[in-house]
Amino acid sequence: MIIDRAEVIVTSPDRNFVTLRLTTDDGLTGLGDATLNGRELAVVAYLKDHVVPLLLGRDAHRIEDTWQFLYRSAYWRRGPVTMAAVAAVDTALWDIKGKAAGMPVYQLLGGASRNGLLAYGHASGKTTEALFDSIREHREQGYRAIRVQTGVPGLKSIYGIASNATYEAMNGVRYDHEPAQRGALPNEEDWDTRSYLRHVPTVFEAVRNEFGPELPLLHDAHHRLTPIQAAQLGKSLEPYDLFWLEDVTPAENQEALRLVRQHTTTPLAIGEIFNTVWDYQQIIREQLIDYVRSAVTHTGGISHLKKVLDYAAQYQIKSGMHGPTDISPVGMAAAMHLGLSIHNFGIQEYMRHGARTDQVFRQSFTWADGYLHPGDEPGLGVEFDTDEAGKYPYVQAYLPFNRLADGTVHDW
Ligand code: EZ4
Ligand code: CO
Repeated sequence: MIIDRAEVIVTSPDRNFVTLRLTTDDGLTGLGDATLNGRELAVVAYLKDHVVPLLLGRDAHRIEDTWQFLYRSAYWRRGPVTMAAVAAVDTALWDIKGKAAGMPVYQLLGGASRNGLLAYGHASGKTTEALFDSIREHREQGYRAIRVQTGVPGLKSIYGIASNATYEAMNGVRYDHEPAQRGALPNEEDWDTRSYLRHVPTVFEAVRNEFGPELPLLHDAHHRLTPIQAAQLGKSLEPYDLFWLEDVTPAENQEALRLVRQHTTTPLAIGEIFNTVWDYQQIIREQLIDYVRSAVTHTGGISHLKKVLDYAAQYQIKSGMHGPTDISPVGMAAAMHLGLSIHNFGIQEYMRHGARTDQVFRQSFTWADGYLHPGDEPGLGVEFDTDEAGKYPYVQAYLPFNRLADGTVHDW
């Protein structure tokens, strides 16, 4: 089973996706997701110029050896571009191995540890009423756990709120939350931490009063707080019993979580922008978090994320894999196979992709009663339609950024 062909395909049905497709000499194909929102073409170049030439002629069965070869032989380790490229290769090789074995990937990872994956959706609204409507809609779609984001009085646009422009572009389908905007330059948004810290607990109080104590609720602070502000927020949200509070501080400084942890029992999730086990070394060992947010797509693939999660398992830390729309259906399938097989699965983030995306990527996962299942097709269970993909060329798109009232750039 020799890798004969390696194609890097960019398509933009509803948003940009980068897909690696490997083909073996006996005709098996494997898919990997290499999408890095707003920096897609850097991964394309990394793959095309520096990885594809090294893959041709290699034994497709040697997943671990290929991973170690790509990681170590580059000499320049880690980072989102490198690890997204390595992830795509790793995922495509698992897809091929599954097809060669005639089994879904989760079977090769040890088989199912549960019947399905509890998933959470994103409810949002500029006002409390709009937010309530959004929560109701999600519950009607079957979601049993819901992330809650709202507008903050005085701020024009804010992370987590579905924008009207995107809503219209999607023909009235809610696309919560697609932050990347098509255009030549990133959108500028505004931010004020004090207003946010004051407002958020009032929102959760209203949601609990309306929807009761049982519904699992999540919230994402998107890296905007200092450690002491994060501690304040965690404390002020304790009465509302969150499932988790996500990305309270910028992720680079692992030690920051010590201070947060000393002050609050609100469970913490972090890591969607992490890319190796080294980014988690201290926070797992010191038990500073409760959920690992990494995606297969951005963390070196199924092989590496499994190592991170096995390490986390020793400390009763669970998975909470990143699953926004910028993880392609291939990346989502990989997450589902991994999540189904590990013992320390926590919850899976899930947002529906757009209708055009579902035409490009034909998927076999199921969504029923609030639970995801990757299905039982051999491999990942995703088929890529090249003709459909060809209809949607790359469109420049960037994530927004924040400025404070005085013009200072702030974390977005
Ligand atoms: O902003 O995936 O929890 N989810 C998130 C996401 C990220 C986007 C960035 O590309 O924080 O919505
Ligand atoms: Co997040």
